[in-house]
Amino acid sequence: TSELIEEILDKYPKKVAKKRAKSLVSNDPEIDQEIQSNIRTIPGIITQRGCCYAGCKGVILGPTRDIINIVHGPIGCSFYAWLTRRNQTDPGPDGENYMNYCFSTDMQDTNIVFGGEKKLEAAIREAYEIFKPHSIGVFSTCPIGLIGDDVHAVSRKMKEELGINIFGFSCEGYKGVSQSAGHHIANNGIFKHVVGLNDTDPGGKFKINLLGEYNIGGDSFVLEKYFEEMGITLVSTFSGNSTISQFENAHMADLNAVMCHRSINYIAEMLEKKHGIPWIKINFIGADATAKSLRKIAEYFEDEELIAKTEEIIEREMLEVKATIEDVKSRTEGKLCMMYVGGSRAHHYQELFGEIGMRTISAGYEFGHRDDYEGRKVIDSIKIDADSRNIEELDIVKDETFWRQDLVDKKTALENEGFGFSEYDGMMPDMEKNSLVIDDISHWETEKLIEYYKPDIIGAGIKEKYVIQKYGVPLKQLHSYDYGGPYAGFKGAVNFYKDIDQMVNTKIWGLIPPPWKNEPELVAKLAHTA
Ligand code: CFM
Ligand code: HCA
Repeated sequence: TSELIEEILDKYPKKVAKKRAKSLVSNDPEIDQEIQSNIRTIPGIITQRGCCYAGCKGVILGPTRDIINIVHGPIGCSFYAWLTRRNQTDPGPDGENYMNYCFSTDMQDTNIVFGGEKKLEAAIREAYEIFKPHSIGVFSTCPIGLIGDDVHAVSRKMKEELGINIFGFSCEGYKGVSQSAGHHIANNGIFKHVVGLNDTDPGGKFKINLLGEYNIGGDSFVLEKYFEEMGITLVSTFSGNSTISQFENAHMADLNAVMCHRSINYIAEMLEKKHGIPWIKINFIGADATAKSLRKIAEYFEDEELIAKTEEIIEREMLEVKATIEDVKSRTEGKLCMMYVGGSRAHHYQELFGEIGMRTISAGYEFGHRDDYEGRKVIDSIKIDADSRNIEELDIVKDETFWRQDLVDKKTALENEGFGFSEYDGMMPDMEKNSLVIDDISHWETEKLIEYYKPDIIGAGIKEKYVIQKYGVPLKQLHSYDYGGPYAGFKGAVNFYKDIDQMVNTKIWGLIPPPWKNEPELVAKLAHTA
Protein backbone atom coordinates (compact mmCIF):
# COMPACT_ATOMS: atom_id res chain seq x y z
CA THR A 1 0.00 0.00 0.00
CA SER A 2 2.83 2.40 0.75
CA GLU A 3 4.12 1.95 -2.81
CA LEU A 4 0.67 2.70 -4.17
CA ILE A 5 0.52 5.86 -2.09
CA GLU A 6 3.93 6.91 -3.47
CA GLU A 7 2.73 6.30 -6.99
CA ILE A 8 -0.40 8.36 -6.45
CA LEU A 9 1.47 11.27 -4.92
CA ASP A 10 4.16 11.18 -7.58
CA LYS A 11 1.81 12.72 -10.13
CA TYR A 12 1.08 15.78 -8.01
CA PRO A 13 3.13 18.99 -7.82
CA LYS A 14 5.44 18.82 -4.78
CA LYS A 15 3.37 21.12 -2.56
CA VAL A 16 0.13 19.30 -3.35
CA ALA A 17 1.77 15.91 -2.79
CA LYS A 18 2.99 17.02 0.61
CA LYS A 19 -0.51 18.06 1.62
CA ARG A 20 -2.32 15.05 0.20
CA ALA A 21 0.17 12.66 1.81
CA LYS A 22 -1.36 13.32 5.22
CA SER A 23 -4.81 12.24 4.02
CA LEU A 24 -3.71 8.83 2.70
CA VAL A 25 -2.97 6.19 5.33
CA SER A 26 -1.95 2.57 5.03
CA ASN A 27 -4.07 1.25 7.85
CA ASP A 28 -2.82 -0.59 10.91
CA PRO A 29 -5.66 -1.30 13.32
CA GLU A 30 -3.20 -2.18 16.09
CA ILE A 31 -1.68 1.27 16.40
CA ASP A 32 -2.90 4.85 16.66
CA GLN A 33 -2.56 6.59 13.32
CA GLU A 34 -3.47 10.15 12.48
CA ILE A 35 -5.28 11.10 9.29
CA GLN A 36 -5.69 14.63 8.03
CA SER A 37 -9.35 15.49 7.48
CA ASN A 38 -11.94 18.28 7.65
CA ILE A 39 -9.58 20.72 5.95
CA ARG A 40 -10.06 22.72 2.75
CA THR A 41 -9.92 20.73 -0.47
CA ILE A 42 -6.80 21.62 -2.44
CA PRO A 43 -7.86 23.81 -5.38
CA GLY A 44 -7.64 21.95 -8.67
CA ILE A 45 -8.37 18.56 -7.16
CA ILE A 46 -11.69 17.09 -8.21
CA THR A 47 -13.42 16.50 -4.88
CA GLN A 48 -16.76 14.72 -4.35
CA ARG A 49 -17.73 16.96 -1.46
CA GLY A 50 -20.87 19.06 -1.24
CA CYS A 51 -21.40 22.40 0.47
CA CYS A 52 -22.47 23.73 3.85
CA TYR A 53 -25.97 24.53 2.57
CA ALA A 54 -26.35 20.91 1.38
CA GLY A 55 -25.49 19.67 4.87
CA CYS A 56 -27.87 22.06 6.61
CA LYS A 57 -30.91 22.21 4.37
CA GLY A 58 -30.60 19.01 2.36
CA VAL A 59 -29.37 16.65 5.04
CA ILE A 60 -30.56 17.73 8.49
CA LEU A 61 -33.73 19.75 7.86
CA GLY A 62 -34.72 18.25 4.51
CA PRO A 63 -36.35 15.00 5.71
CA THR A 64 -38.84 16.71 8.05
CA ARG A 65 -42.28 16.95 6.50
CA ASP A 66 -44.23 19.55 8.50
CA ILE A 67 -41.85 22.47 8.09
CA ILE A 68 -41.66 24.70 5.03
CA ASN A 69 -38.01 25.11 4.15
CA ILE A 70 -37.50 28.22 2.06
CA VAL A 71 -34.19 28.50 0.27
CA HIS A 72 -33.06 32.11 0.04
CA GLY A 73 -30.93 32.11 -3.08
CA PRO A 74 -30.87 31.44 -6.81
CA ILE A 75 -33.16 28.66 -8.03
CA GLY A 76 -30.35 26.22 -8.83
CA CYS A 77 -29.55 25.76 -5.13
CA SER A 78 -33.16 24.80 -4.39
CA PHE A 79 -33.40 22.48 -7.33
CA TYR A 80 -30.25 20.67 -6.19
CA ALA A 81 -31.77 19.88 -2.80
CA TRP A 82 -35.17 18.84 -4.14
CA LEU A 83 -35.65 15.20 -3.05
CA THR A 84 -32.53 13.89 -4.84
CA ARG A 85 -31.44 12.31 -1.58
CA ARG A 86 -34.39 9.88 -1.60
CA ASN A 87 -35.32 10.66 2.00
CA GLN A 88 -38.80 9.25 2.33
CA THR A 89 -41.66 10.16 4.61
CA ASP A 90 -45.01 8.80 5.68
CA PRO A 91 -47.33 11.84 5.67
CA GLY A 92 -49.33 10.31 8.51
CA PRO A 93 -53.02 10.79 9.24
CA ASP A 94 -52.86 14.61 9.07
CA GLY A 95 -51.14 14.49 5.68
CA GLU A 96 -49.06 17.55 6.47
CA ASN A 97 -46.13 17.12 4.12
CA TYR A 98 -44.25 19.89 2.31
CA MET A 99 -41.27 17.78 1.29
CA ASN A 100 -42.34 17.30 -2.28
CA TYR A 101 -42.47 21.05 -2.85
CA CYS A 102 -39.49 23.21 -3.74
CA PHE A 103 -39.62 26.61 -1.99
CA SER A 104 -37.22 29.29 -3.17
CA THR A 105 -36.91 33.06 -3.33
CA ASP A 106 -35.46 32.62 -6.82
CA MET A 107 -32.97 35.48 -6.44
CA GLN A 108 -32.33 37.43 -9.65
CA ASP A 109 -29.51 39.79 -10.66
CA THR A 110 -31.46 42.85 -9.53
CA ASN A 111 -32.07 41.29 -6.09
CA ILE A 112 -28.36 40.64 -5.77
CA VAL A 113 -27.68 44.30 -6.51
CA PHE A 114 -30.46 45.86 -4.42
CA GLY A 115 -30.87 43.20 -1.73
CA GLY A 116 -33.36 40.38 -1.30
CA GLU A 117 -34.80 40.83 2.19
CA LYS A 118 -38.12 42.20 0.93
CA LYS A 119 -38.38 39.32 -1.50
CA LEU A 120 -37.76 36.87 1.35
CA GLU A 121 -40.45 38.51 3.49
CA ALA A 122 -42.92 38.21 0.62
CA ALA A 123 -41.98 34.57 0.10
CA ILE A 124 -42.56 33.72 3.75
CA ARG A 125 -45.91 35.52 3.73
CA GLU A 126 -46.99 33.77 0.55
CA ALA A 127 -45.97 30.33 1.84
CA TYR A 128 -47.86 30.98 5.06
CA GLU A 129 -51.01 32.15 3.31
CA ILE A 130 -51.14 29.09 1.06
CA PHE A 131 -50.16 26.34 3.50
CA LYS A 132 -50.57 27.68 7.06
CA PRO A 133 -47.61 25.65 8.40
CA HIS A 134 -46.62 25.97 12.05
CA SER A 135 -42.90 26.29 11.22
CA ILE A 136 -40.82 27.84 8.48
CA GLY A 137 -37.06 27.51 8.06
CA VAL A 138 -34.99 29.89 5.93
CA PHE A 139 -31.69 28.81 4.38
CA SER A 140 -29.06 31.15 2.97
CA THR A 141 -27.03 30.07 -0.04
CA CYS A 142 -23.69 31.61 -1.10
CA PRO A 143 -24.78 34.94 -2.63
CA ILE A 144 -26.91 35.80 0.41
CA GLY A 145 -23.87 35.90 2.65
CA LEU A 146 -21.98 37.95 0.08
CA ILE A 147 -24.64 40.65 -0.23
CA GLY A 148 -25.38 40.61 3.50
CA ASP A 149 -29.12 39.91 3.65
CA ASP A 150 -29.99 39.26 7.30
CA VAL A 151 -32.14 36.11 7.25
CA HIS A 152 -32.31 36.06 11.05
CA ALA A 153 -33.77 39.55 11.31
CA VAL A 154 -36.29 38.79 8.58
CA SER A 155 -37.23 35.52 10.31
CA ARG A 156 -37.74 37.27 13.66
CA LYS A 157 -39.88 39.95 12.05
CA MET A 158 -42.04 37.43 10.22
CA LYS A 159 -42.35 35.24 13.30
CA GLU A 160 -43.82 38.24 15.09
CA GLU A 161 -46.11 39.12 12.19
CA LEU A 162 -47.45 35.60 11.51
CA GLY A 163 -47.30 34.13 15.00
CA ILE A 164 -45.67 30.85 13.95
CA ASN A 165 -42.14 29.53 14.54
CA ILE A 166 -39.77 30.95 11.90
CA PHE A 167 -36.01 30.69 12.09
CA GLY A 168 -33.09 31.21 9.74
CA PHE A 169 -29.79 29.46 9.02
CA SER A 170 -26.60 31.20 7.89
CA CYS A 171 -25.54 28.10 5.99
CA GLU A 172 -24.02 29.73 2.92
CA GLY A 173 -22.34 27.07 0.80
CA TYR A 174 -18.84 28.39 1.38
CA LYS A 175 -19.28 28.67 5.16
CA GLY A 176 -17.25 25.55 5.90
CA VAL A 177 -15.05 23.14 3.99
CA SER A 178 -17.90 20.69 3.28
CA GLN A 179 -21.43 19.59 4.23
CA SER A 180 -20.14 18.98 7.73
CA ALA A 181 -20.27 22.65 8.71
CA GLY A 182 -23.92 22.68 7.65
CA HIS A 183 -24.72 19.76 9.94
CA HIS A 184 -23.34 21.69 12.89
CA ILE A 185 -25.22 24.88 11.98
CA ALA A 186 -28.46 22.89 11.57
CA ASN A 187 -27.96 21.05 14.89
CA ASN A 188 -27.46 24.41 16.63
CA GLY A 189 -30.50 25.97 14.97
CA ILE A 190 -32.88 23.11 15.80
CA PHE A 191 -31.60 23.00 19.35
CA LYS A 192 -32.00 26.73 19.83
CA HIS A 193 -35.34 27.24 18.11
CA VAL A 194 -37.22 23.95 18.38
CA VAL A 195 -36.10 21.36 20.94
CA GLY A 196 -37.87 21.86 24.26
CA LEU A 197 -40.92 23.74 23.02
CA ASN A 198 -43.30 20.95 24.06
CA ASP A 199 -43.05 19.30 27.48
CA THR A 200 -45.88 16.79 27.05
CA ASP A 201 -44.93 13.28 28.11
CA PRO A 202 -44.98 11.22 24.91
CA GLY A 203 -46.01 8.18 26.98
CA GLY A 204 -44.67 4.63 27.04
CA LYS A 205 -42.28 2.70 29.23
CA PHE A 206 -39.16 3.04 27.07
CA LYS A 207 -38.65 6.33 25.26
CA ILE A 208 -35.85 6.92 22.80
CA ASN A 209 -34.74 9.40 20.16
CA LEU A 210 -33.10 7.98 17.08
CA LEU A 211 -30.38 10.36 15.94
CA GLY A 212 -28.72 10.38 12.51
CA GLU A 213 -31.16 8.13 10.62
CA TYR A 214 -32.51 9.92 7.55
CA ASN A 215 -34.91 7.37 6.08
CA ILE A 216 -33.04 7.09 2.80
CA GLY A 217 -34.86 4.56 0.64
CA GLY A 218 -37.21 3.79 3.55
CA ASP A 219 -34.58 2.66 6.09
CA SER A 220 -36.45 4.20 9.05
CA PHE A 221 -39.67 2.41 8.14
CA VAL A 222 -37.90 -0.91 8.75
CA LEU A 223 -36.48 0.19 12.11
CA GLU A 224 -39.72 1.75 13.34
CA LYS A 225 -41.40 -1.66 13.05
CA TYR A 226 -38.81 -3.25 15.36
CA PHE A 227 -39.23 -0.50 17.96
CA GLU A 228 -42.98 -0.79 17.83
CA GLU A 229 -42.81 -4.52 18.38
CA MET A 230 -40.40 -4.06 21.27
CA GLY A 231 -42.76 -1.58 22.90
CA ILE A 232 -40.33 1.30 22.52
CA THR A 233 -41.73 4.79 22.01
CA LEU A 234 -39.80 6.61 19.31
CA VAL A 235 -40.11 10.17 20.55
CA SER A 236 -38.29 11.67 17.58
CA THR A 237 -35.94 10.85 14.75
CA PHE A 238 -33.35 13.44 13.73
CA SER A 239 -34.28 13.43 10.95
CA GLY A 240 -36.02 10.83 8.85
CA ASN A 241 -39.76 10.29 8.60
CA SER A 242 -39.75 13.13 11.11
CA THR A 243 -41.84 16.11 12.17
CA ILE A 244 -40.95 19.39 13.84
CA SER A 245 -43.47 18.50 16.55
CA GLN A 246 -41.32 15.48 17.44
CA PHE A 247 -38.20 17.66 17.72
CA GLU A 248 -40.08 19.99 20.10
CA ASN A 249 -40.62 17.00 22.37
CA ALA A 250 -37.17 15.36 22.07
CA HIS A 251 -36.01 16.35 25.56
CA MET A 252 -38.64 13.98 27.02
CA ALA A 253 -36.78 10.83 25.88
CA ASP A 254 -34.78 8.47 28.14
CA LEU A 255 -32.02 7.69 25.67
CA ASN A 256 -30.46 8.97 22.46
CA ALA A 257 -29.38 6.28 20.01
CA VAL A 258 -26.90 7.77 17.55
CA MET A 259 -26.58 6.21 14.12
CA CYS A 260 -24.65 8.77 12.01
CA HIS A 261 -22.19 10.22 14.46
CA ARG A 262 -20.79 12.80 12.06
CA SER A 263 -23.97 14.66 11.28
CA ILE A 264 -25.78 14.68 14.61
CA ASN A 265 -23.39 14.13 17.55
CA TYR A 266 -23.87 17.81 18.44
CA ILE A 267 -27.55 17.35 19.35
CA ALA A 268 -26.70 14.21 21.34
CA GLU A 269 -24.08 16.14 23.30
CA MET A 270 -26.34 19.15 23.88
CA LEU A 271 -29.28 17.00 25.06
CA GLU A 272 -26.98 15.35 27.57
CA LYS A 273 -25.52 18.64 28.80
CA LYS A 274 -28.86 20.37 29.12
CA HIS A 275 -31.11 17.51 30.23
CA GLY A 276 -28.84 14.68 31.37
CA ILE A 277 -30.05 12.28 28.65
CA PRO A 278 -27.21 9.85 27.80
CA TRP A 279 -26.35 8.72 24.29
CA ILE A 280 -25.04 5.50 22.82
CA LYS A 281 -23.67 4.82 19.34
CA ILE A 282 -25.69 2.26 17.42
CA ASN A 283 -25.62 1.02 13.82
CA PHE A 284 -28.47 -0.57 11.90
CA ILE A 285 -26.49 -1.27 8.74
CA GLY A 286 -25.71 -4.99 8.79
CA ALA A 287 -27.69 -7.83 10.40
CA ASP A 288 -25.16 -8.42 13.18
CA ALA A 289 -24.85 -4.69 13.82
CA THR A 290 -28.66 -4.45 14.00
CA ALA A 291 -28.86 -7.32 16.51
CA LYS A 292 -26.10 -5.76 18.59
CA SER A 293 -27.76 -2.34 18.53
CA LEU A 294 -31.24 -3.60 19.46
CA ARG A 295 -29.69 -5.60 22.32
CA LYS A 296 -27.80 -2.56 23.55
CA ILE A 297 -30.99 -0.47 23.65
CA ALA A 298 -32.84 -3.25 25.48
CA GLU A 299 -30.01 -3.72 27.99
CA TYR A 300 -30.03 -0.02 28.76
CA PHE A 301 -33.60 -0.26 30.00
CA GLU A 302 -32.76 -3.33 32.13
CA ASP A 303 -36.19 -4.85 31.56
CA GLU A 304 -36.47 -8.64 31.32
CA GLU A 305 -39.56 -8.59 29.15
CA LEU A 306 -38.00 -6.11 26.72
CA ILE A 307 -34.79 -8.14 26.53
CA ALA A 308 -36.76 -11.33 25.83
CA LYS A 309 -38.85 -9.64 23.13
CA THR A 310 -35.69 -8.30 21.49
CA GLU A 311 -34.16 -11.78 21.37
CA GLU A 312 -37.37 -13.11 19.85
CA ILE A 313 -37.25 -10.53 17.05
CA ILE A 314 -33.57 -11.18 16.38
CA GLU A 315 -34.07 -14.92 16.23
CA ARG A 316 -37.03 -14.62 13.89
CA GLU A 317 -35.39 -12.12 11.53
CA MET A 318 -32.07 -13.95 11.44
CA LEU A 319 -33.71 -16.94 9.74
CA GLU A 320 -34.16 -15.04 6.49
CA VAL A 321 -30.80 -13.31 6.91
CA LYS A 322 -28.93 -16.60 7.30
CA ALA A 323 -30.78 -18.30 4.47
CA THR A 324 -29.97 -15.41 2.11
CA ILE A 325 -26.32 -15.31 3.14
CA GLU A 326 -26.07 -19.04 2.52
CA ASP A 327 -27.45 -18.61 -0.96
CA VAL A 328 -25.44 -15.52 -1.90
CA LYS A 329 -22.09 -16.14 -0.25
CA SER A 330 -20.80 -18.78 -2.66
CA ARG A 331 -20.90 -16.09 -5.35
CA THR A 332 -19.71 -13.10 -3.33
CA GLU A 333 -17.07 -14.57 -0.99
CA GLY A 334 -13.64 -13.01 -1.38
CA LYS A 335 -14.78 -10.25 -3.74
CA LEU A 336 -13.25 -6.84 -3.18
CA CYS A 337 -14.97 -3.55 -2.55
CA MET A 338 -13.92 0.05 -2.00
CA MET A 339 -16.11 2.80 -0.53
CA TYR A 340 -15.87 6.56 -0.47
CA VAL A 341 -18.96 8.07 1.13
CA GLY A 342 -19.92 11.04 3.29
CA GLY A 343 -19.07 10.82 6.96
CA SER A 344 -20.42 7.51 8.26
CA ARG A 345 -21.51 5.06 5.57
CA ALA A 346 -17.98 4.26 4.40
CA HIS A 347 -17.66 2.67 7.84
CA HIS A 348 -21.13 1.20 8.41
CA TYR A 349 -21.40 -0.57 5.07
CA GLN A 350 -18.15 -2.49 5.58
CA GLU A 351 -19.94 -4.78 8.02
CA LEU A 352 -22.76 -5.41 5.58
CA PHE A 353 -20.31 -6.37 2.80
CA GLY A 354 -18.41 -8.48 5.32
CA GLU A 355 -21.51 -10.56 6.07
CA ILE A 356 -21.45 -11.92 2.52
CA GLY A 357 -17.71 -12.51 2.68
CA MET A 358 -16.57 -9.40 0.82
CA ARG A 359 -13.44 -7.49 1.81
CA THR A 360 -13.10 -3.73 1.97
CA ILE A 361 -9.60 -2.97 0.74
CA SER A 362 -9.91 0.79 0.67
CA ALA A 363 -12.35 3.29 2.15
CA GLY A 364 -12.68 6.91 3.09
CA TYR A 365 -15.03 9.71 3.98
CA GLU A 366 -15.69 12.82 1.96
CA PHE A 367 -15.95 15.06 5.01
CA GLY A 368 -15.55 12.95 8.17
CA HIS A 369 -13.48 14.42 10.98
CA ARG A 370 -10.57 12.70 12.67
CA ASP A 371 -12.91 11.23 15.32
CA ASP A 372 -14.92 9.46 12.62
CA TYR A 373 -11.70 7.78 11.48
CA GLU A 374 -9.72 7.39 14.69
CA GLY A 375 -12.40 7.45 17.39
CA ARG A 376 -13.71 10.08 19.80
CA LYS A 377 -10.64 9.72 21.97
CA VAL A 378 -8.81 12.13 19.63
CA ILE A 379 -11.39 14.93 19.84
CA ASP A 380 -9.44 16.99 22.35
CA SER A 381 -6.31 16.86 20.22
CA ILE A 382 -8.00 18.12 17.04
CA LYS A 383 -6.61 21.51 16.13
CA ILE A 384 -9.18 24.29 15.77
CA ASP A 385 -8.44 26.11 12.53
CA ALA A 386 -9.89 29.15 10.81
CA ASP A 387 -12.60 27.06 9.19
CA SER A 388 -13.84 25.23 12.24
CA ARG A 389 -13.79 28.48 14.22
CA ASN A 390 -16.36 29.76 11.75
CA ILE A 391 -19.01 27.52 13.26
CA GLU A 392 -20.63 28.59 16.49
CA GLU A 393 -20.32 26.37 19.57
CA LEU A 394 -23.47 26.90 21.66
CA ASP A 395 -23.10 27.57 25.33
CA ILE A 396 -25.40 24.98 26.91
CA VAL A 397 -26.48 25.18 30.53
CA LYS A 398 -28.30 22.67 32.70
CA ASP A 399 -32.11 22.91 32.57
CA GLU A 400 -33.19 22.70 36.21
CA THR A 401 -36.85 21.94 35.38
CA PHE A 402 -36.20 19.16 32.91
CA TRP A 403 -33.04 17.59 34.28
CA ARG A 404 -33.00 13.79 34.35
CA GLN A 405 -30.92 12.95 37.42
CA ASP A 406 -32.39 9.42 37.27
CA LEU A 407 -30.77 8.93 33.88
CA VAL A 408 -27.47 10.39 35.03
CA ASP A 409 -27.43 7.89 37.90
CA LYS A 410 -28.45 5.07 35.58
CA LYS A 411 -25.56 5.93 33.28
CA THR A 412 -23.06 5.86 36.13
CA ALA A 413 -24.35 2.52 37.38
CA LEU A 414 -24.30 0.94 33.93
CA GLU A 415 -20.86 2.35 33.15
CA ASN A 416 -19.56 0.60 36.26
CA GLU A 417 -20.82 -2.64 34.75
CA GLY A 418 -18.88 -1.94 31.54
CA PHE A 419 -21.73 -0.52 29.41
CA GLY A 420 -20.28 2.02 26.97
CA PHE A 421 -21.78 5.51 26.57
CA SER A 422 -20.73 8.48 24.40
CA GLU A 423 -18.33 6.24 22.52
CA TYR A 424 -17.42 5.96 18.87
CA ASP A 425 -14.22 4.14 17.92
CA GLY A 426 -14.23 5.27 14.29
CA MET A 427 -13.57 3.45 11.06
CA MET A 428 -9.85 2.74 11.08
CA PRO A 429 -9.74 0.23 13.98
CA ASP A 430 -12.33 -1.86 12.11
CA MET A 431 -10.37 -2.04 8.85
CA GLU A 432 -7.82 -4.63 7.75
CA LYS A 433 -4.12 -4.09 8.10
CA ASN A 434 -2.65 -2.43 4.99
CA SER A 435 -6.04 -1.38 3.67
CA LEU A 436 -5.90 2.12 2.25
CA VAL A 437 -7.77 4.88 4.06
CA ILE A 438 -8.26 8.08 2.07
CA ASP A 439 -9.93 11.31 3.07
CA ASP A 440 -11.68 13.50 0.46
CA ILE A 441 -10.61 11.27 -2.44
CA SER A 442 -9.99 12.84 -5.84
CA HIS A 443 -10.87 11.47 -9.26
CA TRP A 444 -7.21 10.88 -10.08
CA GLU A 445 -6.77 8.83 -6.94
CA THR A 446 -9.94 6.82 -7.66
CA GLU A 447 -8.68 5.94 -11.14
CA LYS A 448 -5.30 4.89 -9.81
CA LEU A 449 -6.94 2.68 -7.16
CA ILE A 450 -9.14 0.93 -9.72
CA GLU A 451 -6.06 0.10 -11.77
CA TYR A 452 -4.21 -1.22 -8.71
CA TYR A 453 -6.88 -3.13 -6.79
CA LYS A 454 -9.23 -4.09 -9.64
CA PRO A 455 -12.18 -4.05 -7.20
CA ASP A 456 -15.37 -5.97 -7.91
CA ILE A 457 -17.55 -3.07 -6.81
CA ILE A 458 -17.23 0.50 -5.58
CA GLY A 459 -19.68 2.21 -3.23
CA ALA A 460 -19.83 5.97 -3.76
CA GLY A 461 -22.10 8.68 -5.19
CA ILE A 462 -23.48 10.14 -8.37
CA LYS A 463 -20.37 12.16 -9.20
CA GLU A 464 -18.24 9.02 -9.39
CA LYS A 465 -20.81 6.60 -10.75
CA TYR A 466 -20.43 6.92 -14.50
CA VAL A 467 -16.69 7.56 -14.52
CA ILE A 468 -16.16 4.35 -12.56
CA GLN A 469 -18.60 2.31 -14.62
CA LYS A 470 -16.74 3.33 -17.75
CA TYR A 471 -13.76 1.53 -16.22
CA GLY A 472 -15.88 -1.64 -16.21
CA VAL A 473 -16.45 -1.58 -12.44
CA PRO A 474 -20.02 -1.55 -11.09
CA LEU A 475 -20.83 1.32 -8.75
CA LYS A 476 -23.45 1.13 -6.02
CA GLN A 477 -24.64 4.50 -4.82
CA LEU A 478 -24.44 4.26 -1.06
CA HIS A 479 -26.06 7.69 -0.70
CA SER A 480 -29.35 7.27 -2.58
CA TYR A 481 -29.12 3.44 -3.01
CA ASP A 482 -29.71 4.13 -6.72
CA TYR A 483 -33.35 3.04 -6.98
CA GLY A 484 -33.14 0.39 -4.26
CA GLY A 485 -33.31 -0.06 -0.54
CA PRO A 486 -34.21 -0.09 2.25
CA TYR A 487 -30.85 -1.42 3.43
CA ALA A 488 -31.19 -0.91 7.20
CA GLY A 489 -32.13 -3.57 9.72
CA PHE A 490 -32.51 -7.27 8.97
CA LYS A 491 -34.91 -6.76 6.07
CA GLY A 492 -32.56 -4.16 4.62
CA ALA A 493 -29.55 -6.45 4.92
CA VAL A 494 -31.36 -9.14 2.94
CA ASN A 495 -32.16 -6.59 0.20
CA PHE A 496 -28.53 -5.50 0.12
CA TYR A 497 -27.04 -9.01 -0.13
CA LYS A 498 -29.29 -9.75 -3.11
CA ASP A 499 -28.56 -6.47 -4.91
CA ILE A 500 -24.80 -6.80 -4.43
CA ASP A 501 -24.81 -10.43 -5.56
CA GLN A 502 -26.39 -9.34 -8.84
CA MET A 503 -24.05 -6.41 -9.28
CA VAL A 504 -20.77 -8.22 -8.72
CA ASN A 505 -21.77 -11.26 -10.73
CA THR A 506 -23.27 -9.72 -13.82
CA LYS A 507 -21.10 -10.29 -16.88
CA ILE A 508 -22.19 -7.06 -18.52
CA TRP A 509 -19.19 -4.94 -17.53
CA GLY A 510 -16.74 -7.32 -19.15
CA LEU A 511 -18.79 -7.46 -22.33
CA ILE A 512 -18.73 -3.76 -23.09
CA PRO A 513 -15.20 -2.48 -23.20
CA PRO A 514 -15.23 1.31 -23.22
CA PRO A 515 -14.88 2.61 -26.80
CA TRP A 516 -11.54 4.34 -26.14
CA LYS A 517 -9.93 1.03 -25.20
CA ASN A 518 -9.83 -0.01 -28.84
CA GLU A 519 -9.76 3.28 -30.66
CA PRO A 520 -9.46 6.87 -29.52
CA GLU A 521 -12.65 8.91 -29.61
CA LEU A 522 -10.86 11.98 -30.91
CA VAL A 523 -7.86 12.06 -33.17
CA ALA A 524 -5.80 15.22 -33.29
CA LYS A 525 -2.65 16.26 -35.06
CA LEU A 526 -0.29 19.06 -34.22
CA ALA A 527 -0.94 21.79 -36.78
CA HIS A 528 2.64 22.30 -37.89
CA THR A 529 3.12 18.60 -38.68
CA ALA A 530 -0.03 18.39 -40.81
FE1 CFM B 1 -24.52 10.91 7.92
FE2 CFM B 1 -26.11 10.55 6.04
FE3 CFM B 1 -23.52 10.01 5.90
FE4 CFM B 1 -24.29 12.56 6.08
FE5 CFM B 1 -24.52 12.90 3.35
FE6 CFM B 1 -26.42 10.92 3.33
FE7 CFM B 1 -23.81 10.35 3.23
MO1 CFM B 1 -24.98 11.50 1.25
S1 CFM B 1 -25.99 12.32 7.20
S2 CFM B 1 -22.68 11.57 6.97
S3 CFM B 1 -24.12 14.39 4.85
S4 CFM B 1 -25.02 9.03 6.94
S5 CFM B 1 -26.39 12.81 2.47
S6 CFM B 1 -27.84 10.17 4.80
S7 CFM B 1 -25.44 9.53 2.16
S8 CFM B 1 -23.01 12.02 2.27
S9 CFM B 1 -22.46 8.98 4.43
C1 HCA C 1 -25.24 15.99 -0.44
C2 HCA C 1 -26.24 14.88 -0.59
C3 HCA C 1 -25.63 13.58 -1.01
C4 HCA C 1 -25.11 13.60 -2.42
C5 HCA C 1 -24.91 12.24 -2.96
C6 HCA C 1 -24.00 12.04 -4.12
C7 HCA C 1 -26.78 12.55 -0.90
O1 HCA C 1 -24.12 15.75 -0.01
O2 HCA C 1 -25.61 17.10 -0.72
O3 HCA C 1 -23.00 12.72 -4.30
O4 HCA C 1 -24.31 11.11 -4.86
O5 HCA C 1 -26.62 11.59 -0.18
O6 HCA C 1 -27.79 12.72 -1.54
O7 HCA C 1 -24.61 13.21 -0.12
